Amino acid sequence: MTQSEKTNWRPMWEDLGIDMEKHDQLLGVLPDIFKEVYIDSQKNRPEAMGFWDFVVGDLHGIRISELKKAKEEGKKVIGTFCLYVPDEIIFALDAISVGLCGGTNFSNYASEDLLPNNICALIKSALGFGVGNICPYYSMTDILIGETTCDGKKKAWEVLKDYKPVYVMETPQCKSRPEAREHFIAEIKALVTKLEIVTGNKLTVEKLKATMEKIAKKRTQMCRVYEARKTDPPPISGKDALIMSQVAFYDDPDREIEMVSKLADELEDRINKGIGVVNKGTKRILISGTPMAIPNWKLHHIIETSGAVVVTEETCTGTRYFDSEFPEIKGESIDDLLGLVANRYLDINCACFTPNDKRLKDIKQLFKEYNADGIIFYTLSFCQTYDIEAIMFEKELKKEGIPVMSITTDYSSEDESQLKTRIQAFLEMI
Ligand code: BJ8
Repeated sequence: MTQSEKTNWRPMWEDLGIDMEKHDQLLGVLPDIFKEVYIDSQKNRPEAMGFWDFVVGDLHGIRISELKKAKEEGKKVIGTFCLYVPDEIIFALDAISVGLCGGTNFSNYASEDLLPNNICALIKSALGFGVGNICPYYSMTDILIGETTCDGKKKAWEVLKDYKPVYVMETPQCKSRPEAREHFIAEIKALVTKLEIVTGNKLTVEKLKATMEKIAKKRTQMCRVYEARKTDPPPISGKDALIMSQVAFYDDPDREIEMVSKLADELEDRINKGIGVVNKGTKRILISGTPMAIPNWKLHHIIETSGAVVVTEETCTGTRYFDSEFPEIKGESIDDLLGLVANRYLDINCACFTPNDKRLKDIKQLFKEYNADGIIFYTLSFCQTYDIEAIMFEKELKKEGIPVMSITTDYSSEDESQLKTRIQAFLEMI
């Protein structure tokens, strides 16, 4: 992609009211970071990654113009921030779901007067993008759907509502209780009612079934890519798998099904031919913890430039995105289908729940399945739920002789050399 082609998007972004001066100053460097972190530091990448290179290298690819066109045709764009907001429902109402990112401290300048210092980087970043008006995805949204998964987010919605319409879904805390499921179903129904008003469309059994099938298909393709990572040597790096997941949050699901399945085909072919991105026997790392929103590639980059490879992520930008699935999509009524939706989403094991024992089981299982040599717990500073679980789980896993280290960090680059030293020591130890 040439620079002149890139600048073609500018008039449209200006039309959207984007603060272009700030955008250029802050996000204009993203393609360079991408080139340095992805392109220059990696060898032997799958050819199918060309699609993701285009999406990130060109700052969003063609998605923004697609969204603009859809809006001109009367469709609504719905912004979300958490896996617990079911995409299936948004798409079934003929709207478009866009997972909004908050993976950089570039946007913090816009939220620093609105939030305390000691709040997680993801919230600072996401709020900054919305308030600062530097992200075209935010500008496209008609409404933002928040949730009550953590205290910081709960309060952030109250701040954000002065800038954009926000609707908050109340997610349960103790999901093992039967009342929690009932409550979650009631909240999903309330979301449907709200979105029916916003979109002017009515949810039907046929449409919901169709989007449940489509989104499940997308998750199946992502799962195939992760399956391929179980091989030694893995045919794809952790960084490339991460970017595939990050883009899945906001790209068109049909295109994702096509592109991710092409990538999975290529990876399966590479496995048959014995092609890997590292040498056989390279130390294999499982990362577990808080999500890594685009363009947060920090930990993967440090690990993969220290002689190891990331083989899986127990995160919402990793296995939690696609691991739980509908057993079968059948039902004669909307209530039947929403029951399946609730079960599928409540099966995601986020640290926002208490108790959350299943997450530790997931981690142990992933460690075995991916033949990992060690686990790195990754927690964004001030995320208490993940921080506490990292301490609890580290003790449990060490009892079983599993090498574990915990990292608490944010989006700044200041601690990178210190982290590199710690990670290299950990890799030597395992
Ligand atoms: S399902 S992980 S996307 S809540 S914002 S909890 S890092 S302090 S993101 Fe999450 Fe949904 Fe759970 Fe996944 Fe901590 Fe920060 Fe809160 Fe965060």
